[in-house]
Amino acid sequence: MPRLDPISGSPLYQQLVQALRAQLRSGALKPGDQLPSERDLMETYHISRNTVRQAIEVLEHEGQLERIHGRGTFVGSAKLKLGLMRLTSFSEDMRERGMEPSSRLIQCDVTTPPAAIAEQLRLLDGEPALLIERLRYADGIPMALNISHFSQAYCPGLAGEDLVNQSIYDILEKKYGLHIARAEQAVRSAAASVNEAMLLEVRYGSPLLIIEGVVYLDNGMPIEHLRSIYRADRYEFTINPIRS
Ligand code: 16G
Repeated sequence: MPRLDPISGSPLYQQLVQALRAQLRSGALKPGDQLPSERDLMETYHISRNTVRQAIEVLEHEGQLERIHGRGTFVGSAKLKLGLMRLTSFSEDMRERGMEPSSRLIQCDVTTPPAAIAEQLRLLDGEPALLIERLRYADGIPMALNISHFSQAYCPGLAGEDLVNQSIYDILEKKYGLHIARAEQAVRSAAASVNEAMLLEVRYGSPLLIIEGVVYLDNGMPIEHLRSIYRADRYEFTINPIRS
């Protein structure tokens, strides 16, 4: 078992969080597995009970671990709950949960989108849009694929920005001064294609959740047509309906 490094800059509980995350990622700890006892973890990593508790609390807060009274701590279903009533960026969603967002840019092309998308973006006849496809990670774990067409009229030069390390909504709001106001979206299920399975690191045919829709600026104009593809084993969408 790896020892934690007491003289590294990072607090011991954070190092234990990273060590446990690595085991969750590699499948050494699987959903439903019981976590070793506090005492076992203290002995394995030569750390105090407090440090163990702090680390478990972090992972519990993220939904990765669940403490069941009188039975112990178990690996949770690890589904990230995403509210559908707020229009947030992927980066915001992950940071709110204490995770670090990152991206792999798969494509960034100026193209003429399919007619249905061109119409929803209210493009002129033959007007191209900027197609950006990114694989999105949280703490290095692939979570989602964002495939979006952006209307270039409002963000000329977006293709030249650093789309790997920056949030696109941040760029749109801070650099272009745009006000993203609302979206119209639908959720559906799908089975992973060969390509989606490879990128999202799931088996071919695994369940996916897809959100598709259009994002509008406060002036009423559409800025983005989006297709966000989520691993169904990592996401759960929540809604809070009101009876009227
Ligand atoms: C969210 C959006 C996606 C947008 C991305 C921007 C939904 C379903 N998806 O994932 O359309 O492109 O955020 O994220 O709303 P970023 O600002 O971190 O690049």
